[in-house]
Amino acid sequence: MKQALVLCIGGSDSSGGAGIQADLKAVSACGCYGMSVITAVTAQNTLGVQDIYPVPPKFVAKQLESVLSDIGTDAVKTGMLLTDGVIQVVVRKIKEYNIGKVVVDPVMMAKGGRSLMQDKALEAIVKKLLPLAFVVTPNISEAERLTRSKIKSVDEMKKAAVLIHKLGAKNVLIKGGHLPGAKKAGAMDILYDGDKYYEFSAPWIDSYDTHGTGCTYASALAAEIARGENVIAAVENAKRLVTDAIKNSLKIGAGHGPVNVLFKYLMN
Ligand code: PXL
Repeated sequence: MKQALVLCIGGSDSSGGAGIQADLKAVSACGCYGMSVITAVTAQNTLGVQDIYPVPPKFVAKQLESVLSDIGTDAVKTGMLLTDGVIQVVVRKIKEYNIGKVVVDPVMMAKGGRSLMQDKALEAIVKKLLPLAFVVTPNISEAERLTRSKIKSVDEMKKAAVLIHKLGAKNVLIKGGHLPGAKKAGAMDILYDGDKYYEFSAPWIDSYDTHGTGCTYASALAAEIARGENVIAAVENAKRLVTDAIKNSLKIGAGHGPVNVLFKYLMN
């Protein structure tokens, strides 16, 4: 049997809830084989990010070369990239290995407000990485920063999606969970493929324990795409999984507990 492969590029979260740890769990939950290239190590728990130790771009390049020259991959998912230097390396390797199925989660900020992307890195994401993205998955505030606009409604989400598509991403998935009114109307995400809009909604789940939601969603999406699903089915499946992971989230630690994408396996 051919095993679908997903390479996750991002930061380590010592609490296991977000970052690379969330990525590998989500990829596994989708039946794919996950690999990890670490761009930074965070000292982190459910209360926040205490510190960040960046991995030098040269060593990120070495990790990429190791896995891509030997195993290869069907899809790539990027999360926390932190620096301009790391983004340059990731862009170079995606081109060198001609990887088409790239899901870019433009991670900018941790839940507690700690920046996971330097200012210069934002420019590199926009100019260099987005043109290589098969799907980009910003939340509302990330979409606001990418478009330098305010997003207060579904209509404005759609306008932002067009702008981000113009930056070069083939498909744009703006996640509406942080839209004002989402509590009442539900979490509605908008996908724009350059031609049409597609809406994906799920009832609002009132949970404090949502650490890792974005990483889990984007990684599940990359896994579905690696398995050969089209982008619409991939979003549908990934959204269903992340919704179930939020419903089954864990009350561990004193702060925001992690979503639980492995709810079928964990014992409680
Ligand atoms: O949720 C974005 C994210 C990505 N990567 C790492 C993180 C976080 C959020 O905390 O810690 C390593």
